[in-house]
Amino acid sequence: MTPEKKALALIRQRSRFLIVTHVNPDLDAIASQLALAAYLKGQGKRVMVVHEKPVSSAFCFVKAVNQIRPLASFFGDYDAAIVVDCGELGRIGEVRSIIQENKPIVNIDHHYTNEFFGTINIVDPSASSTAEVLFSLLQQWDADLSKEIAYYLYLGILTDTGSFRYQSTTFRTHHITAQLLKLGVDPVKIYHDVYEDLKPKHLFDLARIIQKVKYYRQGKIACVSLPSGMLKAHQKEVDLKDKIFSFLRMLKDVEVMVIFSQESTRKVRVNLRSAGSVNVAAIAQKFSGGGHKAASGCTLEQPLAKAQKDVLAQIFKKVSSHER
Ligand SMILES: [Mn+2]
Repeated sequence: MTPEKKALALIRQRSRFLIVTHVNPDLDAIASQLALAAYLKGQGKRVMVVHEKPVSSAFCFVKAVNQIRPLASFFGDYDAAIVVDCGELGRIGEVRSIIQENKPIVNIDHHYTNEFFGTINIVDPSASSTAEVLFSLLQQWDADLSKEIAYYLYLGILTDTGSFRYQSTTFRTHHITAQLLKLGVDPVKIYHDVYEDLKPKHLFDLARIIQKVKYYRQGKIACVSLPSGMLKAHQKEVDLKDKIFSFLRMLKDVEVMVIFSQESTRKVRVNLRSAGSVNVAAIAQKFSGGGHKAASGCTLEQPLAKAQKDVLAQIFKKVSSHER
């Protein structure tokens, strides 16, 4: 039996589902959770959608986002857990405390570095997003796609492809989004909700950050560090890192982009993006992180200066040995 059929059989047998995702969830993670929740509810199932922390207010525009419960207010029991958009189980963070070892886990993901930690694993690294994996899965299950489910899937695909700009965007991606639009999704409204959300103060800070970008290897590498205060001030309102990457991506010669965010004196989150053929998942993996060839991340328990030095050394190896 294929994993897709096994998952459907499991859904038919069980009635209560826990749907979880990675810490600091992005819109693909949230949208995939909510799409799956909408489908399962339509099948008469009980669904609990849980995050480690309350959802960032930057995502308050997302339909029915208030059904997501933070771990602190979670209670109840479940029959099967579904983990979406997670390359490894550790990425669910504290939510791991409610995962019961004797209950099945369905792992639905598109990370290149996925560790196949589930009882059932539906992983497609060629998919642009978990939402894209989910679309194919729902199709294989002969599910009726409601306008609401289509909305979530479009949201996941739009954001994980950087508005159809990343290499992960394929014929299949556009073919799927065409079908989602046919179901009534409003692409203009979604684009506005996701990307056109800055206030003047955000633009001011973005300008300051952009001035501090450092360039290496004739502009093939762009790197910026965020002090902890600045990120915290904005995190609740906008996805600052995503906006910074949008700017860096406009550089003609850039191949690797990196943001160092100081989370505490000895903890640095590193986000990497590739605009060329460098596999940034391989770089993140050197520091026990993961992700995709074009987008990855890792966390270093080190002071900022040391983290920068170590990560840049790995990037230099990839970029110097690689000529277009
Ligand atoms: Mn994703």
